[in-house]
Amino acid sequence: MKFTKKRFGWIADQEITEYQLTTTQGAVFKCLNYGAIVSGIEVPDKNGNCENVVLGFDTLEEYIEDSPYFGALVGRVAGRIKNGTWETYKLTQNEGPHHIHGGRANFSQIIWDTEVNEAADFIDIIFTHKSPAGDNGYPGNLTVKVVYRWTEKAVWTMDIRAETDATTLFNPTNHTYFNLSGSAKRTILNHKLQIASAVYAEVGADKCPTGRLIPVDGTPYDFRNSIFISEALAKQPTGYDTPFKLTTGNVLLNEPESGRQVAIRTTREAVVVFSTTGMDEEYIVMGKKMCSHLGIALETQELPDAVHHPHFQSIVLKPGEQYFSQTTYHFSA
Ligand code: G6D
Repeated sequence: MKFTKKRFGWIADQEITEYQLTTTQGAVFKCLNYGAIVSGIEVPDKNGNCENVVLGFDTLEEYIEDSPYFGALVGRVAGRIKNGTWETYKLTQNEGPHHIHGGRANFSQIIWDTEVNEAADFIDIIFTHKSPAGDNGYPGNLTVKVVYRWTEKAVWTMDIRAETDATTLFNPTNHTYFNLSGSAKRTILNHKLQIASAVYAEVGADKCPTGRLIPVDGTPYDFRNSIFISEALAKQPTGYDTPFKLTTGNVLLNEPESGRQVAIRTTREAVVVFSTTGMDEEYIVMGKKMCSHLGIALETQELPDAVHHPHFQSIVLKPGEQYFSQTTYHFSA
């Protein structure tokens, strides 16, 4: 394994660093201390060509100005909290009346403290952050530790740990958008998706869960058998911005043309699938204007807006508890 780092930019007088972890076979994982952003994953296709399979920008300025959370660690709480309310707390309302992705200057927009741990067959980048009580309205001084491990076998493991000194909420995710074609040369329409999920959480027009968990059977939300995303979208033309409750924690994305796949395994309750349908933005990603279906975000987390739906898994974190979750992404061709 090889570890290098380079300056990616500055925020005031603080240097932003890009870490690059490379296996002996040449598979690369890149991340930034800004937002704990995964800025690149280069893995071989069936012919051995290593190319980038996640959406990202070339410059720090673009991540700061325009990013739809490309590769970022999102929190304290991913997804929407309706009306930004929890008990007596008022959380930042940053999407109309709702709270989304932890509010402003959330985990995806801060500079994390980082350490590197090198071993023979893996390298860890260890990110830590102390979020003060009152951050975006959340109570509790929260200490968060996120470890990205890249192994010789091209497995990215994300471990998240947290502790608080007062009862608070915690439901982070990583917001990487995958495109396995390599350098986003094709869209995700020819990718196949499989999700071990028998029910999805219905969302309203405001994208907040209604509380109804609906069986996927006979609906466009049935990904229990691997299906082409184009086929799924033919039944669901408005796309997916959908929480799926997981049965076994397994999600599989593959692109037959390149032969690449990513097998995701998580301890989390759910995955939110965001298909980027209709995204038509001015910004340039890997040399292309951001367009519909250029990537797919697979956000492992607990079901969103759990604070308003007691039958969803609780995201309350109490003093004395040690939060731990793990998601692994295994790349192969
Ligand atoms: C999340 O669910 C949300 C989307 O609605 C949002 O637009 C995106 O992040 C940027 O996945």
